[in-house]
Amino acid sequence: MLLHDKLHCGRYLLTMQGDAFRPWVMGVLNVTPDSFSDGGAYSTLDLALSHAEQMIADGVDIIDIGGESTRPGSAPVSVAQEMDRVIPVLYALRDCGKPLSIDTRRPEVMREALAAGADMINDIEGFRHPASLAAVSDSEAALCIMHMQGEPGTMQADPHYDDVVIEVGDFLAERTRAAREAGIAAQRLCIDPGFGFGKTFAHNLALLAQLDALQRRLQLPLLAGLSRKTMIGKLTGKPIEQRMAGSVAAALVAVKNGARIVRVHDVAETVDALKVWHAAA
Ligand code: 9MG
Repeated sequence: MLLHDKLHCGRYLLTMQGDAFRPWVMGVLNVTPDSFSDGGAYSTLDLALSHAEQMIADGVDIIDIGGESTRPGSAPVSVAQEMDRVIPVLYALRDCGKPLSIDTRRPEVMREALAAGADMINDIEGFRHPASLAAVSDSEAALCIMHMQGEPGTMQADPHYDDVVIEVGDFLAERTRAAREAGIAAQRLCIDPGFGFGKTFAHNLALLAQLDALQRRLQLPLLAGLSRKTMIGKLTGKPIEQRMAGSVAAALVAVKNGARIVRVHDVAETVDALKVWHAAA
């Protein structure tokens, strides 16, 4: 089996072969106070758990739990705040039968998350923090190595590349090399161009069109996160709460162009679309 068709993900081995050939759907579980504003009837933990149950019923393959908003312009939260948000959710979901990913760039949170049962670490900084690879190297967890130019607070101010596909590929090659040198097996790695993270609309479109070039160069499973992003808003003219159809279409394009994992908010709709695509492709 080719390296980009499987991912060793903590307690799970995700494979994509023969009859099992279907891209993996990663569902977004944001545990930030603003992501569950219901007027206070339920706790953030209860709401996160019922959201996770719904995603499982809808056919999710990986649940990505995040306690820090990384939208353009967002302010960072403290390590303690981030842990208070995500660690209880990990403990509560650890036996849910699905791989649990933690979306964090803090080595301290990575370590606690692994102890709490995380199967994957999704780092929008591509494990550039000097302590992050050491935090995960002794585990069995998968690593999602994402590219970002700049910092969430300012990254959309003036992104610049001479050749975005080459430069994103160079970064991912360098970070996967660093992970391998830290003793992390290639079967634990996946890569992500980081749509919307320090990229203009034109950069995002070029990356989406040439995902297969990145995938061929790195020979690792490629994750694409386009769901509800500004690029979808720009293409459809729709506000964030009306971007579901555009996001599903973008997920299909990403898969057609080589993505093995799609990170989405609308799990049920994406799973259905991929079933149809798979039957007819
Ligand atoms: C946390 N997060 C938000 N967008 C993302 C994307 O496109 N990829 C990954 N890996 N994480 C993301």
